[in-house]
Amino acid sequence: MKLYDFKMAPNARRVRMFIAEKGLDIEKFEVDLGTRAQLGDYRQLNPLAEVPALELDDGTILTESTAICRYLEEVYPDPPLVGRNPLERAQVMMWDRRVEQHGFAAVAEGFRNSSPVFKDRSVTGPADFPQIPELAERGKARFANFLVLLEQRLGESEFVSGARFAIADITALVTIDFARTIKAGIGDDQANLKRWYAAVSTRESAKA
Ligand SMILES: N[C@@H](CCC(=O)N[C@@H](CS)C(=O)NCC(=O)O)C(=O)O
Repeated sequence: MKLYDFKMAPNARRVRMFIAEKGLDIEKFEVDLGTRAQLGDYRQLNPLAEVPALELDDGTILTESTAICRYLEEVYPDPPLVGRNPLERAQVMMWDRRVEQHGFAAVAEGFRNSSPVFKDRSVTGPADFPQIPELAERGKARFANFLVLLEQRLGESEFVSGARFAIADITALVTIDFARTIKAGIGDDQANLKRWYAAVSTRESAKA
C-alpha cells in the first residue's frame, strides 16, 4: 500500500494518525500542495485533486479520509478505532461526522477564505473559487460554537465518542490543531477540553 500524503494537510494527518495508532508501516508519497502538484498528473489518480489517497497493492485507489480509515479498520481490526459493536460503531461515526461537519469544515471555511495562500483557491478541487471574507468570519464563529458543544460532550464522556479513544478523537485533535490557522483554540475556561487535549495530544500517534 502507498499513502499519497502532504505533511501540512490536516486530512492527511487524520489518516497518518490512524495508521500510527494501528502500528502500520505504510509507504508515503508526498504530493506537494504548496506547488499545486495536486492539480498536475496526480489528478489521474484522484480527479478531485485532494490528499490523502491510499493506493492498494492491486492498484485500487481509495480517497476520503474516513473511507480510508474504515478500510484499514476492516483489514487491521486491532486496536479497534471505530467501535467494538454496532451501537459503538454508530456512536463513533456519529461523533466523527459531527466533528468533521461542525468543527473541521468551520476551520477550513475560515482558513481558506482568509489566507492569501488560498486566493482564488477557497475550495479544494480542480476548480478555482474566489475567497468570500464573510465566510472567514462565519467559519470562526462556527468553530467557537463547536468548541462549546465539545466542551459539554467531554463533561459527560472521557473521549469524544464514548469511554474509549477512537477515530472521532483523531478528527477532533486534528481540527483543534488546524484551528491555529485561524488563531482560534480552546478557551481558558474550557476545562473538559483541556483535560482531553492534554491526554490525546501526548499520544505517540499525534506526532504523525
Ligand atoms: N473529503 C476529503 C477532503 C480532503 C481535502 O480537503 N484535502 C486537502 C488537504 S487537507 C487537499 O487536498 N487540498 C488540496 C487543495 O487545497 O487544492 C477527505 O476527507 O479526505
